[in-house]
Order: sequence, then structure tokens, then C-alpha cells
Amino acid sequence: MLGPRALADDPLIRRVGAPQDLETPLSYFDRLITPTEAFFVRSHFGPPSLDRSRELVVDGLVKKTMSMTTDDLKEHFKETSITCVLQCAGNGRSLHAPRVPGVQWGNGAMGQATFTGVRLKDILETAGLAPEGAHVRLAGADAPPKPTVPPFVRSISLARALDPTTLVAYAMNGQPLTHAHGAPMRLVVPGWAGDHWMKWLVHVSVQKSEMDGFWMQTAYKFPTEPVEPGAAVPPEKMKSVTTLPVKSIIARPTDGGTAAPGNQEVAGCAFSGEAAIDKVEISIDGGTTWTKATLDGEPGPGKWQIFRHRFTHDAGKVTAMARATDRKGNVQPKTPAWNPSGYFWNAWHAVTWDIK
Ligand SMILES: Nc1nc2c(c(=O)[nH]1)N[C@H]1C(S)=C(S)[C@@H](COP(=O)(O)O)O[C@H]1N2
Ligand SMILES: [Mo]
Repeated sequence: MLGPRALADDPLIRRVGAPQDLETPLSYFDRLITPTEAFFVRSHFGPPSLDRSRELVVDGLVKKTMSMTTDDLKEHFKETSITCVLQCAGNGRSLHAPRVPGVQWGNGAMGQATFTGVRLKDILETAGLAPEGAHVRLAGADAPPKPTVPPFVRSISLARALDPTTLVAYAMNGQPLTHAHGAPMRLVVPGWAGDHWMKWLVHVSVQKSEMDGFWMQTAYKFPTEPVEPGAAVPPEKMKSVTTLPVKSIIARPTDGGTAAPGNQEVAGCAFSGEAAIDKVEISIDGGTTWTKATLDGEPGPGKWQIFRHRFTHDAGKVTAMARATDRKGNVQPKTPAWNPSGYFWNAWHAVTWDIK
């Protein structure tokens, strides 16, 4: 049998023992669009069979049940595109101390892409909403490896489902969705963590209440108030992870790398699910003084912009740190909020390189 190395025809980092969890190398985070072949992949169970004619069923508290292929969506609804960040809630988990169980992601479980599809709002309004509907249940075609593992089913509030940015997407970066990223249709929930972005979407059902079960009531929860690192948190003091906190990541230079004396450039990406980025600052003196970086790209909540900062430096080791602030005044923290599942790591990112 071929090992993962022999099969690899893309630049993604393979996490040992978890073949469906592929991480994007940091060097890709110096550009506005992450190419699809380098875009991280997260799948709990692995993909279902590839079926581009698979239908999406809309039912529950709606006036008429509907069933649609991608072609039906294209024929009956207005097409729309959005460029936004997809980030796994667990991105950066391996950096939390004390360590927490789960996929030990570095900083590469994120990317920015242009997603194209139709508004979930338009589909739900065509189906006709009954007044009691308050949540939307989402299911994919992938199945758990054994019957004791609950299927990956989640729900989002009806308000979020009706947000005009929430899409049922069938294309990514101008091409039909790939199998790994949820073909033929997936949900896109700009500004919210990846667990809401249901792949291989086959079922959207309007319900009165939030989904019961492991994936909605136990997994993807974050403490309602700050907790001591390592603390056990009772379920009533946890809420679902939703909006991505403000964050920046340095793509260049590479941590541990070398550069010639003279001109140096620090570049990376910054985003917040709450609001557009206001500024990214760089410190090369351990956080005593900060200098504003320049920003490229379209500002907006859930969108990343590229920052760049140039300076000159003589021979020696230098450490650069990045700190982003969004337009609601949220500032990337020095120490991120520890939590039992290791979500939303967003500490100031630092890289050290040797100038010689
Ligand atoms: N059906 C289905 N959808 C899913 C998942 C899954 O396991 N099954 N994983 C979710 C999680 S946790 C994340 S972070 C994103 C990852 O999307 P990507 O693989 O396209 O990067 O998909 C989400 N949608
Ligand atoms: Mo995730």
C-alpha cells in the first residue's frame, strides 16, 4: 500500500494518524486567497462517496419541502460570491498550555477563499418559514465509522441562517467544490468557526430548538467566563463557539530561518469575525514599542487582509511579534483564553530569524 508521502501531490501538512486533517503551511498566509490545493482540510469521519448530483433536502417548519441539486440551485436562485476566512475552532490547539486533547493543529487550520453559491435565506424564504422556526438543523452525507459514534449534525440559529452572507456554496476559488471541501454543496457561514460550515450538505431542516446530541451540546463549547488554565468547566458555564476572535499570523519570515543584513519584511494575514481589521502592529523589541503595518485587501468582518512591515536590521537574531485590533476595539491578546477544548488560540504570533 502507498503511504501518505507517496500519495501527496499537494503542499499540505499531514497530521499523523488523521489522514483527513491536512494543514496549510504558514508561508501561504501572505496572500489574499489560499489556493484550493493548499487549503486545510478537516473531516471528522472522511468524505462520503463523490456524487455531484446529490440532492439537498429542505424540510421541517416550512410550508413546502424542497429537494434540489446544484443545477436546480443555479437555475432558481440568484448566484452570489463572498471572499472570507474559513478557520477551524481548534486552529492553534497545540499551542495551548496545558495541552488539551484533539487534533494538534499548529496555525494552519485556516484559509481565505472566494465561495460562490446562493443565499440560504433565499432558499428558506422560497420554502416558506412557519412562525415557530428558530433554529436550522444541518446534516452532511458523511457517516460515522461505527454506530456508537453520533453523526455530525449541527444547528445554527434562524437569524444566522437568514443573514445575507450565509451561503449554500457549490464553488470555491472559481471552480466546482472539491470532494475534500464538501462537493457538491456546503454551507458558508462567514465570521463563524468552521464547525458550522457543513460539508456534503444534504439536509437543512427548520426546527423550534437547537439540536440535541453530542456535536451540538457537548462539542464546540467555550467557557462563558475566563477560567484558570487546566480547569474543568461545568456544562452550564459553556456556550457554543461562533464568532472568530481577532487574530493575526505572520507568514514571513519563517520562524528559525535566516536572512541577509539590511531590508527585512514581516508579512502575514489578520482578521476578526466581529468587525473589519482596524490595524496590525509589529514589535521587534519584545512588545515595548509597536509600529503600524500597512494593510492590503478589502476590509470586512470575517475577511482577512494582508499586513506588511519593512525595516532594516544589522546582523543578529530578531524576533517580530504581530498584534491585530479590529474596528470594534478587540485587541489580539498576549495570552489567549485557555479553554478545555483548546479553541480560538489567538496570542500575539512571534517569529525569530537570524540575520547574518
Ligand atoms: N459534513 C461535515 N461537514 C464538516 C465537517 C465534517 O466532519 N463533516 N467538519 C467541519 C469542521 S470542524 C471544519 S473546521 C470545516 C473544515 O472545512 P474544510 O475541510 O473545507 O477546510 O468543515 C466542517 N464541516
Ligand atoms: Mo473544525
